[in-house]
Amino acid sequence: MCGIVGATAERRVADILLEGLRRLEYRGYDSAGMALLNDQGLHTVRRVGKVKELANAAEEQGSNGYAGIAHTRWATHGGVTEANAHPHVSSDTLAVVHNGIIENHESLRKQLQGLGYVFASQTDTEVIAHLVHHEMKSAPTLLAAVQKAVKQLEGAYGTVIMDQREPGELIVARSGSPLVIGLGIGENFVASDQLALLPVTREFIYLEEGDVASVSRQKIAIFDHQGNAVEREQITSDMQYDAGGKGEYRHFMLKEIHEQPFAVRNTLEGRLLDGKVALDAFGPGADAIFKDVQHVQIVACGTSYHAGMVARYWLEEYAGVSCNIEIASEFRYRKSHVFPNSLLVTISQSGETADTLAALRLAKEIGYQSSLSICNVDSSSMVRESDLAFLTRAGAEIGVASTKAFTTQLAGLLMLTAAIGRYHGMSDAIEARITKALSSLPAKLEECLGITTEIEALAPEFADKDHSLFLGRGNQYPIAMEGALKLKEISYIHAEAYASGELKHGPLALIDADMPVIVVAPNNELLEKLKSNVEEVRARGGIMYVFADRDANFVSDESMRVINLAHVDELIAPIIYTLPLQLLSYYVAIIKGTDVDQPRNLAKSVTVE
Ligand code: F1P
Repeated sequence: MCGIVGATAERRVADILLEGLRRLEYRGYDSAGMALLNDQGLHTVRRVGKVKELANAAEEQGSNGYAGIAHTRWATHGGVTEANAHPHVSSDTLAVVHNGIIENHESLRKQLQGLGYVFASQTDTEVIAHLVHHEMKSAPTLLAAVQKAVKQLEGAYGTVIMDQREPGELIVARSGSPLVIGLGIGENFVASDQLALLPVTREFIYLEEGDVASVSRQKIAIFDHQGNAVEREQITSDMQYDAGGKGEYRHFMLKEIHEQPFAVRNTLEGRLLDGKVALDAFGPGADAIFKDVQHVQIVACGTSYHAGMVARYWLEEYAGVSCNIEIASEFRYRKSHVFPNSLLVTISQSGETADTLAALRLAKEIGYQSSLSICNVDSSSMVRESDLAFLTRAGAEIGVASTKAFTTQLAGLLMLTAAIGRYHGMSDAIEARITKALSSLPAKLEECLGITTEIEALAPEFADKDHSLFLGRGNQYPIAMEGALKLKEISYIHAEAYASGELKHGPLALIDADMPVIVVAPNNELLEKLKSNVEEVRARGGIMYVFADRDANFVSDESMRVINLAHVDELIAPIIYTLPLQLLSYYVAIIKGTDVDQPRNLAKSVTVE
């Protein structure tokens, strides 16, 4: 959840670290800090708040050095204070940044206090600093001390450690939290995400689970969890987006909403051929795996979970294969039944979400036949650990509230429906309809963005409300859930979503003129049922906002505002109807003055439980 950047160079590295932190700030943003080594020794600067507070403080203090580590934090252990911000220092010589949770931190803390170490923070991370410092008393090198220390850590970590007694060397260790080494010429870097390092390099080496590495200006040495020297593959990043900039947009979220036609086009590119979905979009071996699939189990969190919910409707209706979906944090701790020939599908923007990754690992243990990850990050743990992967190619998503990742996941899941359906008697005609609908999607999304001004004008009607209710039926029910999630994430308005058939089983009691009801109403076979639900709300004095198919014949009146959308094939309607809901939450948040890209208490990549 937190962001890590490190650099060792002949030049001064403070600006590289700060730029890296800015690019990672979306991951965690309650405090930030940086430790630098220069001729005077170790210099640390930390601030509560955004990276710009840190940058101001660093400028005032003239902070700089030829090696450094930096961190932007999303608090887990210990409140948001300067003392709890990273880096944590031991004995004024050794500094540590850490992403993850050290689960045995209490016992280690007691042990280290017994050895005379005094703790300056409430964090779990500080134990790493003192533990490595203690191990350095008997180990020949900083690397050896870290190797001894990590054996005593339980939990998850991606950590970078430096010590003024071995200047110019960064020791990195990975277990459960990603870390990447960036290669320069006569200088090297580390980060929790390659995005942070794109201004300085495109050459990367991803560490694997259990790896510990020594990174200095001229040399990189990597060791596996047993301490054997290992080589890890070097990759060249072709990340296309200038994810560092908002361009003409006021927020990343708005930019990412508007990028959706392009992102979906990118996702489809080269993957639809002659009315068929190209199986190699899922990676080598897809044919052999899909032909045996009898059951699909989807696991995901948050917005990605909503994409999976839509896919369940598609897979059962069109592919004719049974499908379950579960929130990853539940799946991983439940004793679930494994159906024969089951494919485990994880859906994740980042590919690093701790619960989803744990679910994937569990599935292998409990006998799932195969696994597929629908993911936006090709170098992520989920992609690397799954048998198959579908890359959504949405480009870097910076806004914490997921937008283009969601719509590209849906495009990928519709392709999966066709790919699996082929082995379950789905007709060529349905597959051709799917590919036709998908091909039309970028243009339809573009057209749908045309209602931006209308939605912006609607937003003031929500801004003073405390509660709201989203309704949908069938595969639009998850879209209602996604709309409610967006609104609560960025505008902090309480929003609930219901399958509208459930209204009379409880939520109708809440209806009054102060709780706007948002309805998604494409023109499908459930339209008449949905219209009855609308009448139930109207009869109780509710005020509705209906996003409706132009042909569905909804008419605005004093209790109902109809926002018409163009007719689209029912297959892609969930993707299209997502857009107005994203825009609505965005413009409501603007009026409320919240921090749209970095809403309070949240973080982009949830790499801790
Ligand atoms: C899951 C997720 C996102 C949400 C937020 C927190 O992430 O819940 O859907 O927008 O960023 O994490 P992922 O597994 O899709 O990366």
